[in-house]
Amino acid sequence: MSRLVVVSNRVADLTDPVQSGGLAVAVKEALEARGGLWFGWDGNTVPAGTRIPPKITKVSGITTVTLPLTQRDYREYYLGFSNGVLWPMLHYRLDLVNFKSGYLKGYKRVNSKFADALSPFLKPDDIIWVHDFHLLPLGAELRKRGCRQRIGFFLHIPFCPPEILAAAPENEWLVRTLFAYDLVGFQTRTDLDNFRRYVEVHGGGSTDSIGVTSAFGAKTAIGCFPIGIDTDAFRAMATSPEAKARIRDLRKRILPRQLIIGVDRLDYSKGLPDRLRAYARLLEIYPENRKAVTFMQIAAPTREDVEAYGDIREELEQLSGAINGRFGDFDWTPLRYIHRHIPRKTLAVLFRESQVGFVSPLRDGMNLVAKEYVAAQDGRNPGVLVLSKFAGAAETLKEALIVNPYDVDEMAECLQKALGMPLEERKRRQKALLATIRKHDVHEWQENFLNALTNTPIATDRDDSDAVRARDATLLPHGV
Ligand code: GDG
Repeated sequence: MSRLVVVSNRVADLTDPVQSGGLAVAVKEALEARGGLWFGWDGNTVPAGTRIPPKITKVSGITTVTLPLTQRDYREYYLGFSNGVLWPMLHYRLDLVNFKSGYLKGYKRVNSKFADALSPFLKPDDIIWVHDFHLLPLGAELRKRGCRQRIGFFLHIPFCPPEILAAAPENEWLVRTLFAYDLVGFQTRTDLDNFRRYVEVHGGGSTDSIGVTSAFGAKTAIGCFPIGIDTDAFRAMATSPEAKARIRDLRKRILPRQLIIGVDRLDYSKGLPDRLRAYARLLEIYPENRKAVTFMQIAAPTREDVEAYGDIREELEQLSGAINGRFGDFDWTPLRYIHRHIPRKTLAVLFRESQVGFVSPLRDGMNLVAKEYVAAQDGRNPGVLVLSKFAGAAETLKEALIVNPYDVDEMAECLQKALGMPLEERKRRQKALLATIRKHDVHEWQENFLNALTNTPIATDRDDSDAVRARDATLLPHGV
């Protein structure tokens, strides 16, 4: 079996159990299953001109190779183009895009540096798997350095419609770079369709019956690979003896109240303000829930150097204060709003003890929290998942209560329905949901992607002229 090389913006600290971020969790699981190398940024910044060789570490069969970013790279590539342009744009939020010039140049520069640093570690029969929006042009950069290995790319976040993407600087170049990969994977059919539409309109593209897309004079295989979780491992965490002891402790503090739980990185894509408003509306129109229900929202800090994140943090603090001020009493805090990282084991316990899992992103690639909530439930007395129709997970988790995350009244009605749902209906829904996330788990996801990458006809067909054409099609216009 070929060695697996994973490349992502950040390499998680494999020894730290308090990780957040769907990618970190999923990739670690994929690498543990196969062994291999994980390459990316170490999370540190250094002054320009500092020369630090990549750091190599080995943890539980996985070799990590990491390097720092310069402060300028951090500003332009990470905060600027990745999180200030691509993240909002691909989540359909043109209103939040920061079009400052210079960011794209930094983005190209770091992708080029990554390719330089990674190339010496590659072996001829490696299979390379590049992750997410920070690294769209990495494949093209590796090809420019003569890399002929199979390279696949997976986009963890949505791919927005072409009408939105058209507003991105050099959007044709961005999409064209994807044609240096042998396989490009998306989370959902919607993302795949948006990509296809883009290349039809802007690249004269067409897709054949086996999923090979030709556009911009090049070709790549495309596919839909909905990510899952390690369902059984998460379930085990929620039912361990340690978890049971924690549950007993939690019951003493919170019960007999019903618990609604929300867990997210504090990100504007997650729909948190409207979620809080929906809870306030529930208490307003169904006053029987006052003192009978608690909503616990965990909002883990993330990307705090990006301006839009400071704004949403302030909004949430104001909203939570207003809700507790309006409805709270000396013996009841209606909303427990927690702005910090919580250990994963604690999350599993909280999910299991909550009667409602409230997941309402305005747009989300997949949303692993929805799946973790289902995995943690007790089949004899399960809770109810309330899920946004704009989470990728809604394409498969059909037995959840599906809501429009922009419609506060509808969400309040759904919460009420979830809190009062009869046991038999809860059991029926939970059984179906659990079967789905067991079948389509993280192991299936990585196997499907890697099998597709191993078998794609593109790489087999790649001859010298193909390689040259792909390289020429993706040459960086500014020569960085
Ligand atoms: C991206 C895409 C896609 C959250 N808070 C804490 C914590 N978490 C964990 C959750 C879950 C993960 O982080 C979040 O995953 P999501 O999928 O919900 O969202 P993103 O981080 O935005 O992930 C997303 C994913 O990539 C995978 O492809 O599904 O659409 O945006 O595992 O439990 N974990 C801990 N403490 C916290 O406070 N330990």
